Amino acid sequence: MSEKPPSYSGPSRVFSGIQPSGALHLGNYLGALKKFVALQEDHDCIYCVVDLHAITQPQDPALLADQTREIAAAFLACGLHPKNSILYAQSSVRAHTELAWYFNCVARMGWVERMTQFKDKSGKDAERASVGLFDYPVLQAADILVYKGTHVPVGEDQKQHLELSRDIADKFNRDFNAPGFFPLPEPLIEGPGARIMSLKDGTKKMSKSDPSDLSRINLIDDEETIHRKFKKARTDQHPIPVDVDGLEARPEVNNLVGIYAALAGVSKAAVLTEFEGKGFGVFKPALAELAAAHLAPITENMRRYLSDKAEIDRILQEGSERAKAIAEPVLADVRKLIGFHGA
Ligand code: AQP
Repeated sequence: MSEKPPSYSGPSRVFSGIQPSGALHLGNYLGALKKFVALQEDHDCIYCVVDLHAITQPQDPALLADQTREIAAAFLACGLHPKNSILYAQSSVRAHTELAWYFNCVARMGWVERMTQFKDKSGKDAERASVGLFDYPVLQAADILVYKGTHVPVGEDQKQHLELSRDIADKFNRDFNAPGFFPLPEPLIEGPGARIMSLKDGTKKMSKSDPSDLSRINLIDDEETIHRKFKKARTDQHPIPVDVDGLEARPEVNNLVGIYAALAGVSKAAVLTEFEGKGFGVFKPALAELAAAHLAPITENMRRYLSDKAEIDRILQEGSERAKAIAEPVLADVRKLIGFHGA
């Protein structure tokens, strides 16, 4: 029997990122941002605006830098402390792309071909999708591992990519006879906000790129828009069920109850106890009110941060320097392990 390789013994470190590919929505907030901010209280955290991932699909060069600032403003508005956590733009730290190339040579085609998100995002016309879109889970592995990230808070949709990161880390450690060099990063997915679905179709995730704005609540939607969108959200003619079993086979209702639970910080069962037997004429306005109360201070903070772009740029620059200081020594070790001349 082969001996189990020694496991990683370095410090624990949280890493995650968000793409500047459009307006952030409630799914990004509940599945990612809210968790990111909570984790900074007792962890070393590195958060990144992943602009290299955004360009896997066409982006307007005139807008990309501002979109990056907007995501940075959302991090800050949700309560990220740039003095403690590191916040920066991915493209400003070249180490990501260099390690991604090495990982391209470690990852196997079959592993990447299994990624269901590529199939979802490329749709029927996969032949015309960019190679970057296909390869982006490998870059994602590099994003995490260039800092030897051990924990990755993400929504449910990223679970498969995290498994790929673990496989790549494990194979690198074996291929280059470096047991425990890279950690096998753990996803942090739990919680009711892990998978927020479209308001128009409870089987599809809420997404920035859904052509229908009515399918999502954007972080910058005002109170009236939030009420209107929840009012138009798809449901059915039955009342709110008594228990969670009654949510099965009702994906849209399950989603709305899940959103309420995630916002209120309670279980779905507790939401059902409060609303059982009531119709959507009661539940939807209550949900809209809760969401609006939650998002209003974030929207206001975002506007405040965005009114001082120079300050956002300064925060991103400082974060970038701190990120480089962690990533460069890791890359220097990687180059030596691979055996490059002059490494
Ligand atoms: N619907 C969701 N529910 C819970 N979490 C979600 N996330 C995304 N959608 C949901 C989480 O948000 C983080 C940042 O995601 P991203 O910027 O990488 O974008 P994405 O995963 O590609 O999803 P988007 O925001 O909806 O964009 P598109 O339309 O491009 O797919 C991740 O942690 C993700 O899990």
